[in-house]
Amino acid sequence: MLYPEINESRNVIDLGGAWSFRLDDGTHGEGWADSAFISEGVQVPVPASYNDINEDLEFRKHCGWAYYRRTFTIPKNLADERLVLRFDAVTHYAKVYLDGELITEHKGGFLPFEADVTGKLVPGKEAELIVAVDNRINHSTLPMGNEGGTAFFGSDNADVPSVIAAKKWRRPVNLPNFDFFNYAGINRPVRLYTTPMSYISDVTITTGIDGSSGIVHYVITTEGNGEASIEIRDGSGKVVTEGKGNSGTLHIENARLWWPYPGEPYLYKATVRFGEDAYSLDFGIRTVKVEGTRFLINGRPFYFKGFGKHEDSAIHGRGFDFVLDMKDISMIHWMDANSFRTSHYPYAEEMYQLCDREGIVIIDETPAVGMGGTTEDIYRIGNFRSHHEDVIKDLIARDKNHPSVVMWSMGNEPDVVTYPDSAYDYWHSLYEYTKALDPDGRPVTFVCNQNNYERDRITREMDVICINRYYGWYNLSGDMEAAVYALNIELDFWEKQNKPVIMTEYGADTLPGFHLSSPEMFSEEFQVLYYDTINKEFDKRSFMIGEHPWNFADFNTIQGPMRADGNRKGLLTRDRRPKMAAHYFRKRWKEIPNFDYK
Ligand code: GCB
Repeated sequence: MLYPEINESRNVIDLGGAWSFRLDDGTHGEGWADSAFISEGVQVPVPASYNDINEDLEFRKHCGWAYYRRTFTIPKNLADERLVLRFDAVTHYAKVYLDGELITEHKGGFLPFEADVTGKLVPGKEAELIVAVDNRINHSTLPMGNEGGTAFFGSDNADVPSVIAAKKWRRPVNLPNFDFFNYAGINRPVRLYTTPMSYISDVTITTGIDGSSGIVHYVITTEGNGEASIEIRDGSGKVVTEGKGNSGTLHIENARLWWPYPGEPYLYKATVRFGEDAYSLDFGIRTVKVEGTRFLINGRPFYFKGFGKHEDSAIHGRGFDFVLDMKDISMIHWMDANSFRTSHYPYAEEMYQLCDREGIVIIDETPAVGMGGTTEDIYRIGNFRSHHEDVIKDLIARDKNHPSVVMWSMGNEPDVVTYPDSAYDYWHSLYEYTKALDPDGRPVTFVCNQNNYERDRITREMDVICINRYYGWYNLSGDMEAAVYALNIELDFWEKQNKPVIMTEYGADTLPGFHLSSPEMFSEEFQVLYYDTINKEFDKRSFMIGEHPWNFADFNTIQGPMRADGNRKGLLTRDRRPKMAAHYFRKRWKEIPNFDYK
């Protein structure tokens, strides 16, 4: 799906701002939308999560539908244009009403969807837009919520009659089976864009390298009548090659490649035309390949220095925050990192555009997190397979042209159950499904939790083995000698698989300003000791091709006995101030080059 663009043939109207908002009061039911009821509510900003905008506790703990409303009039001079309403992300389920008519609905809170409203939205006449949003999570949603009242943290499952009775008695609550706050609402921009009536609906660009030439394969998908053409310019605006027709292969002599920073992340601009329509997108020429225990970018072995991240900030929640994204890019450069994983859901498209330009490498993850939370086999009882496929399809459709995206992650840490046949069949076939979809043939992975790696049959089949391990934190807590002993036993196992391994998560909760001369858990000194001890082991193993500490910054999560004011494993605080460990990594990563380190 193309990102909305303003250019010679297209217009974009931003529908952000203050919208009327009301939480469902339980009397109206699914998808109900009534102007008067909503208008009596409060004003909230769009885009943003609604949870931290209002002091009423209901905003934070709401479970169910909420309603947004606004009116607008578009200019009469758009009368001959095709009109499309685009929602970049509504979390987690949306029903959209234009002047009372349900025009679209969408499941999944982290990817865009659109509705063609040509003929429904009359230029010059006021229109009413209502968006009903459902934040409920369960065994059919991604991310997944627990059913049956099981809490993620704590010993809520105890066999205590009064607790069991209270869980049945209480109002419905969301019980995420994942460790980040279930921020909801219209989290990303809402825009109306125009195209001519005959238009470009998609563009796919993949690249290759042949000696000093860049090879560019393109496919232009169109609707209506016209001739398709493409023109490619270099950074100075000079046309370097052009082609005619809906698909083809072009060559750029002496091409400049896209390299991760501090290499040059060189971008070319492709401008595609079809009839009256035009669309431009930036792309980079680069290749990605796994060979033995190496991850090759442009044929050279790359080492991943970076983080698991979140889209999370004070007040905005998971709402699009461009200022924060830019700050994060700056901090990534400051620490000499070169990559991150979009744990645990696709991020806003603007972040990928920044990473293309800034030379930051992305492992792009779906929202398949929290799969489990039940003592039963989730693959047999859950109803989520087709949704998972849709999400992968839409993710690749959205992000396929970004040079920064070098690998797809199908999901994070399904509970324990990577052993039975049902789990194997699920992930194995999903891996093949994902592989077949990507025109760029990127490696595919899935991120495995700390489990019995000897019994696990899925992780070892991935193109890159991605493991989250908390030796010294959740187990062998505080005992770094024992932690390293255990880690090495496991690394000996992975060494035999002859595949590249990235530690996609490891970390320790740390309270900024809490100092100890003899490092123990939660102190800044312990966080440094933890990382320094473990990193020394990675350095000895040539198949370990990346380290992603968990997490880039502290983040908000569900309340519970294991979390005080969120998850505190950040190298940075939530407002992006460095803890000691950030300085430690900054020094370490300065010494580790992007390429040929291993
Ligand atoms: C994990 C999860 C991540 C959590 C982290 C933690 O394994 O993937 O979502 O936040 O552990 O801190 O417990």
